[in-house]
Amino acid sequence: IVELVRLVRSGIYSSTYSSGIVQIYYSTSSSGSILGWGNICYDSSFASTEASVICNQLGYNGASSYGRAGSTSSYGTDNAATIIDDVNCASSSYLTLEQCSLSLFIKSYCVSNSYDAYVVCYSTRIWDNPYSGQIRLREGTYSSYGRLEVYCNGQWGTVCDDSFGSIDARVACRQLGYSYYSTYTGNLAGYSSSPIWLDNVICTSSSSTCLAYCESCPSSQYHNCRHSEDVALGCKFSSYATSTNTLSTCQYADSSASDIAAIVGGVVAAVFICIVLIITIPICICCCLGVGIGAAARGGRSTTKTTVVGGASDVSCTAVTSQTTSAYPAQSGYDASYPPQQGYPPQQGYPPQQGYPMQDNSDSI
Ligand SMILES: [Ca+2]
Ligand SMILES: [Ca+2]
Ligand SMILES: [Ca+2]
Repeated sequence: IVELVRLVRSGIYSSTYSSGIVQIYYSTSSSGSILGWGNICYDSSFASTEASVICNQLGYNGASSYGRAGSTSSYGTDNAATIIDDVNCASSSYLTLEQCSLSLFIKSYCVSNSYDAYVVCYSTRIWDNPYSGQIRLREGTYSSYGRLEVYCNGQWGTVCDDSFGSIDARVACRQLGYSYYSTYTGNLAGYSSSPIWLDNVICTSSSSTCLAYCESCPSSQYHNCRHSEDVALGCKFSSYATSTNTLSTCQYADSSASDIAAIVGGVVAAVFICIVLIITIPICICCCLGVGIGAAARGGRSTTKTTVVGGASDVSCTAVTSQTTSAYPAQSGYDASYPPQQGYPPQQGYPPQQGYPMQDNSDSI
């Protein structure tokens, strides 16, 4: 397993390098035994696709160049051993080297340090043109660890640790092209001053690969957190299958999550309006019929009465009906056929709060 990727010059690492000789930290998956930091052999199969995936994993926007360390003096010599060979990536949009195939069998000429692969990454970051719901890890030593940030409402912000658990951590890591998390607690020195966009994140399916399917960008900032509660996330590879996400996989997740919310909201509103109409229309019809018949029984005063009922609210309408009915006992036959209230218990069966889970304002630090 390629646990980590970094770039070195003359064997020295700096997190500021966007070009250099590639080092990977490799462990074997079954026993967990560590092979340590080592190089990738620059052979005939190492090309721009593989170099771009390495740059993507480092957070840079692909590779502008790549080659064999012995062909340039720019990056010195790295005496670390060559530990992987035959790297082959199917897409230059992959996010991690683990999404590619590779071999631990090292061809004889690869042993030489001159065959160490180097890459030159574009200096732009993969989050420079962000989409709503994109996430990134910031200010960690390596690209697989850092403060979790989400792009929302045109701005990067942080994620509060309230309710943030192992399933949420795994979904976020899968969005980034990893298979599992290594940590999701603790916060990083140098607190963010950006907005806190997400609070009480709850993912229910660990098979999801986009955090926005759990919680879309909030339309307003609503939380009860401090930046000391910002999630710092570490991602890794494990026996779980590595995510097949690419640079653009989650690009439309947030908008579709918002669409689903809008559709659900629309349906709830429509059902509510229908219920109101179902309840009020028969009452008004019965009301009008009752008044009309009552007025007819008194003879020639229907016009005035109907106008009053039409302009009145449901409550006064009902009240008029009952008064009319009681004042004119001649309608006994009508009352039996049209009991105006029966069959329409207005509130029963429609508890307005149903379907809206209680807000959890608890602050489980
Ligand atoms: Ca080497
Ligand atoms: Ca909270
Ligand atoms: Ca907390």
